[in-house]
Amino acid sequence: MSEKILIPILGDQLSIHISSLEAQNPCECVLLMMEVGEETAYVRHHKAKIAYIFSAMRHHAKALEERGWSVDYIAWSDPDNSGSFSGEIVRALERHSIESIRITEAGEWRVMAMIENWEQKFGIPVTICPDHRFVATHQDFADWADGKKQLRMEYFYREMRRKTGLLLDENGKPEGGKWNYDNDNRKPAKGDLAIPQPIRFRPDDITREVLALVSDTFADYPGSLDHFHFAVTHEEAMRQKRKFLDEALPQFGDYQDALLSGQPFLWHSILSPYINSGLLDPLDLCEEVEQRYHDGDVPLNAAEGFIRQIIGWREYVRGIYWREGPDYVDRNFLQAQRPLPDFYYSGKTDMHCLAETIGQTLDLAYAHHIQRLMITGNFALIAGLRPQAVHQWYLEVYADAYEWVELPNTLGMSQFADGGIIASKPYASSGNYINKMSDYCQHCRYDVKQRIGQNACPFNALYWDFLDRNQEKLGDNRRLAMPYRTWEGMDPNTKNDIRNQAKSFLDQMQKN
Ligand code: FAD
Ligand code: DLZ
Ligand code: SF4
Repeated sequence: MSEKILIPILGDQLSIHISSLEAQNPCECVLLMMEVGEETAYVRHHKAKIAYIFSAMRHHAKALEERGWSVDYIAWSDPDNSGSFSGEIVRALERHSIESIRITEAGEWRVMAMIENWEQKFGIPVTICPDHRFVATHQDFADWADGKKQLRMEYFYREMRRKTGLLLDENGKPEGGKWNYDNDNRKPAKGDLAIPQPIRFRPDDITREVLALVSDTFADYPGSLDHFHFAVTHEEAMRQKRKFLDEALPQFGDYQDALLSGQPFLWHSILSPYINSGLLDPLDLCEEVEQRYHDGDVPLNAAEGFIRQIIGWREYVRGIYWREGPDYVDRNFLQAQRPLPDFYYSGKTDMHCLAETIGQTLDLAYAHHIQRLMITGNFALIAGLRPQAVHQWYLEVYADAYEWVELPNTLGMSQFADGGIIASKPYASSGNYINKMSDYCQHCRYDVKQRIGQNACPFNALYWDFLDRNQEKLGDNRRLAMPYRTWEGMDPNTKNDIRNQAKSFLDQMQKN
């Protein structure tokens, strides 16, 4: 029997053309896919996230086999399942005659450290292939970042536009004359608009089996399986992509920052789980969006706004994650130490904006960007919750959450715990912003116009108290000059009332 190459395919490497398979002959390879306890246990993932990943893995194994690959699939219920990637490599080396291992680089430091140890551990060559599903290589990001004082996304994004040629005219200038149309993307939504809904995919036999397994095995993990709606195959993910392009993209730009009660999806794509696990290719998607613009089907602010999220923000946060290193996760610039309140896991709070966002998160393993940033993230920031606890929550509850993308968004962008590498100022706001962008406050028992008293919106006192208690660290930030001037202008009694209001709210929150 000739010796073969062992190619492990991880749960977020579900792309038919993943780099570890490039230029390989299926007759000479054994692909290994593993449902393992180590990956389900590093945080307590939302049940729907585990179900999505297992079902998508099982369907992907079939898709690979149909293309001629031989896949050794280790199911959760395999009686000899060792529970870890390395343990399964050991067993695979016993089952097959293997000369070397080939794998696409993993998406997080924890797993990369494991893989980098395999050559020594198993005594055979291990080739780690770069992940070609990103526009920027690690070297591209390093070259761009080196020597810069500030790593602002906007300038990196322009590099990515130049590299891909997306939305550039024949002279290499940005389409429409501007790089960024964010200022056109801030309309609040109204309930009477026809809002497109993502496809709710009907679970097939494989998914039903996985749902039963997850329901039995992970009963005490967060979230519900009752509303499981995800695509789990390449074809289904493509259908959701087309639905988004046809129905939601034209207004994606206008309502990108909107929030509305009872509307979890608005004009968002709901494609992140598929992009991150490999069912959809991000660059193909951007090219289709560009085509829709050239065909006159979508306005420029929508096409540019969407493409910016993918080749701008998504690529940028990945660059930051790998550049900042494995200890990025420990940063806590503002020294916030409060534990996460229980309502992050129950959704039971009188604050309607939080109840809506957390409620839909527990139901659907999904919330859109502004909910993550300006509702759950903003509250965590101004309430002084410990960034590591906040990070763990985000990594658990969203179906699209892998550390490389979740951590910089949470710890950096949302919690300012990296001291301003990603955000030029903390994304902190009072209830006023939430009231402007949503109808949440109209359905809330608190009064968004009040700062003090039993009925006052908690975001108001917490916002000023946040600025006050962090003045030493944030007082020099030029982008906060205006609110600090307002704070300075308040009379001492008002300031004290605000401090007391925030303190009593936080004390009460911790008691509950
Ligand atoms: P759309 O609004 O339709 O956007 C289109 C696509 O752009 C997304 O599918 C996604 O691939 C990409 N995108 C948009 N914003 C970002 C961003 N800031 N960073 C990276 N990609 C982006 N995104 C994740 O994919 N995984 C996470 O774990 C994650 N955690 C987050 C945590 C916090 C605190 C915040 C503020 C944001 C986080 N995001 C994360 C970014 C963003 O919220 C999600 O990508 C988006 O909500 C996914 O929904 P969608 O597909 O409908 O996005
Ligand atoms: C998130 C996740 C879960 C819950 N389970 C598995 C699994 O059983 N097997 C697997 O290959 N991948 C899983 N994943 C995704 C991995 O955690 C992810 O691929 C690594 O973190 C590398 O980024
Ligand atoms: Fe949220 Fe305050 Fe508005 Fe209530 S009043 S929904 S707590 S911002």
